[in-house]
Amino acid sequence: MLPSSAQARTASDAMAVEQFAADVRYYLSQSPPQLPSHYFYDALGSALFEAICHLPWYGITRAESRLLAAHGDEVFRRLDSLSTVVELGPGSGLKMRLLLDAAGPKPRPLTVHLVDVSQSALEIAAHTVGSGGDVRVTTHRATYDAGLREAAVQAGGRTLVAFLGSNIGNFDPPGAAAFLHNVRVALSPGDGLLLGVDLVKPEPALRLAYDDPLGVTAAFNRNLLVRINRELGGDFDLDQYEHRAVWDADRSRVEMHLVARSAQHVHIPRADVDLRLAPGDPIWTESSYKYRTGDVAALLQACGFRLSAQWIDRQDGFALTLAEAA
Ligand code: AVI
Repeated sequence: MLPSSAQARTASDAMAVEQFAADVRYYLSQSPPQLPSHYFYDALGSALFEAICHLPWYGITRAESRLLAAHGDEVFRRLDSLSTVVELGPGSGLKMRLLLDAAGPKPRPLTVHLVDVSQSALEIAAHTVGSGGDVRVTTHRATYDAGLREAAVQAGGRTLVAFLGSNIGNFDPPGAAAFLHNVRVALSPGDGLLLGVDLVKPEPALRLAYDDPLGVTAAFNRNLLVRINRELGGDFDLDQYEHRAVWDADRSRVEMHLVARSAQHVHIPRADVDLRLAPGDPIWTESSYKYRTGDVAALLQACGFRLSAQWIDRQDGFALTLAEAA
């Protein structure tokens, strides 16, 4: 018999596949058909995203790392008596480690809570964040909202929530506001929010960032079909989908699509999907919203935060904003 922790993991894996199937069924039935971008991040998708972060055309990670290294000490100075940090979607954990290193010696014990739906991502991030030996690390395998609630219950004293990497850009505007509002509800007045946001920049730079000449972003996009084939028994013919990235200036977002090169008839038995696509029909897989600095401030204020500081990386057009729960 499996030990109870392994049984719990198997049960939660089964629930995750059921949710995946339900989402695939629902979103592919929309017009145009869609797939939620958070399903990009299986083990291969996470590795491809890590590779994207190293691409010369994708500046988000480098810009944010520069800002964290340069201003991390000020983040901690502005939030004196900080005892808890919660990072939502920590990725490899390297950025949190950078922030903690920039902060220098900690005057009081600090617990870092890492929240992610992926167990493998959490294990890697926990190892990286804990490697400095200066913090206690706790992990929560959960959605952002559920993980934040869990962490907030366990938190003692002043708390900082970090939401980095422009992950906020993958929410549509009402979703971003609802998300930040939920973060605010989980916090007490005086707690902090550190938000990394990619800024609007010239279209050629945006196009290269989301359609790179090495084809890594195309592989990242198509891997979603690989995942559906593997986990849900789908029969997507990968060669028949072209990666496309377009900048919609009016909506201030880069959209990624997978466009059928020829007529396609797709079956996904575990999601009960029977999908027909004509040549040129897109499946919309991601929106990545880009902000102006003033939009970030206005959004935070509308969600119950007071702006504390904002640092801009001009080289790659990125903003790191520290706000305080009002
Ligand atoms: C994770 N997220 C902020 C990335 C973005 O830029 O929207 C995901 C990504 N999509 C294509 N490249 C990177």
